[in-house]
Amino acid sequence: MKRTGALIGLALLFAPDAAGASEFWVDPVHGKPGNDGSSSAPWRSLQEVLDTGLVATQQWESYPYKQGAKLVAKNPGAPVKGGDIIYLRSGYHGVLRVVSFHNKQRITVAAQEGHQPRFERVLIRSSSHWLFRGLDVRPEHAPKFEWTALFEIQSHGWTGPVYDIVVKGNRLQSVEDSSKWSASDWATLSWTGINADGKNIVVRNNVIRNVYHGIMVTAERSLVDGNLVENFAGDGMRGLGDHTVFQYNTIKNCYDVNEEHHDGFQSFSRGSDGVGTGEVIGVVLRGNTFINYEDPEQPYRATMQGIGCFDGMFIDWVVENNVIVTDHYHGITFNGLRDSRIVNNTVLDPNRERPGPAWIRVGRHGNGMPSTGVVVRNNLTTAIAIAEKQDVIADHNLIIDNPAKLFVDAPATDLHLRKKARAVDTGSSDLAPDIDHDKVSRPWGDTYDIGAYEYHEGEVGIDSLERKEPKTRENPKVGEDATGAQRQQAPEDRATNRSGEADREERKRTQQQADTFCSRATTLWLLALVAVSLLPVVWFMRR
Ligand SMILES: [Ca+2]
Ligand SMILES: [Ca+2]
Ligand SMILES: [Ca+2]
Repeated sequence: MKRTGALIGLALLFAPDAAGASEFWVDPVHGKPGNDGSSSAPWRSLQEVLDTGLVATQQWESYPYKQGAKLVAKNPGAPVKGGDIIYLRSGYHGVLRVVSFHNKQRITVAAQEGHQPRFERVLIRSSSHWLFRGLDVRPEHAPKFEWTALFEIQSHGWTGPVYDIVVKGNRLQSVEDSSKWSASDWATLSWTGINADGKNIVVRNNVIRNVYHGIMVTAERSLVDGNLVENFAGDGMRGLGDHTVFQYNTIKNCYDVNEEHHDGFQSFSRGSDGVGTGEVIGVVLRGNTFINYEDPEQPYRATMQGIGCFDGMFIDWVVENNVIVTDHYHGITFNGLRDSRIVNNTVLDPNRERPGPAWIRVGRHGNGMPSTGVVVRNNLTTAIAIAEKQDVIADHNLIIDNPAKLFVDAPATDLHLRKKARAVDTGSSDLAPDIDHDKVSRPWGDTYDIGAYEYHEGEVGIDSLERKEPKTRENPKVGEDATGAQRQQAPEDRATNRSGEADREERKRTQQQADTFCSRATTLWLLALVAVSLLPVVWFMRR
């Protein structure tokens, strides 16, 4: 078996890349503009590569962009094309502006293994099919522009929409260390981490520190997953676009330096008559962690609203498995909520002082419209406040009296349930999520628990994690949905799913791919045999 593996490995060395993708390198220290972009002759600057026509891509046929416009070739025949990867090496890359580059397939811009390419800030405007990975974005003391983010993903009235962008595993910080910052430093030097507009945007596993707002999302049908926002003076996340999923993010340590209402997550509708006159539809908040502060002695410690949604209407929302520890009244508050559920969340006020206790509240819209079709269930919370005369079902919720009896280590914000806690096996199965905050299968034991964590004994196999993890797509095709959640499928996707025709086509394609792979594998195998038989000759010649 070992030998077979070695042979296949060898064969792959000789095999041309099936997709025809190429690799290029940018090195701000040793690179030169006239080079060919190879590893040994890298380019100097990614911005120069873009600005001097070295990327074969597409742009709109005319400007200003109009809906229905066609994409036409831009820089045809240039060395970098859709599907390629550009590796960045350590050094200062300055400001990156990617404007009007609609790639036929995704182009990846990634830190070379072991390298830390540093940028002052990044703007992706009116472009599509890009992935950015491993960038270290840190302006330090560069002048800040009002409302400008470290990583800006932007549609534009003239150049058109932005879509299909992946921002993954980057490190975004206003400064590396904010511990010496005064209140005025916080107010003037902190940038917003990510500002994402457009559609099908994936923001995943980024570390965002020492910022004003963390992740601002007006993007639709997008995914914000597994990010860390640590040390912020505004809101941790904002979600104003429809059908976007915010899941498994950690938002912690809020600073109070101005009149801002601090929220772990905030949303509000925007209509023709301003804030609160529209709708925000189909947002999912799942498995996120919001922690007001870790250190009670933290300077400028804010009191943070957990999930603050005050100006609806909010329609078709799912809020489940979130953990919120906050010294404020508003643990989870919705004013103007329709056809939605708030299920299996844990909301804790870390102290018994005002403001607080932190509650789950469903109230009327500011215009008096009641919330309707809402279920508030299986929540473990320091308080619950459902306004009267609304169509809200609230059951199987448990008020936290003594955190020490319920949680493993409440002062350290470990809110896993203790073995005999009252919340264990007292939840309802109805509308309960089938995984918990740790992505572990529910139920465990007799039935579903109350709160974000399902009590279980022993280690939980990775199997259950993989099987149960909600589907998300990092690489949605145009017209598809980055969120992957079924309830959020676009109408055209639903139509396709209903037809067995599409399924048959898919199976046929898979079979064809398998066949191609097999015939390719045979070719590779023969190549490998030839290569191996030549090895002694090559070895002999080199001696
Ligand atoms: Ca706010
Ligand atoms: Ca309190
Ligand atoms: Ca249970």
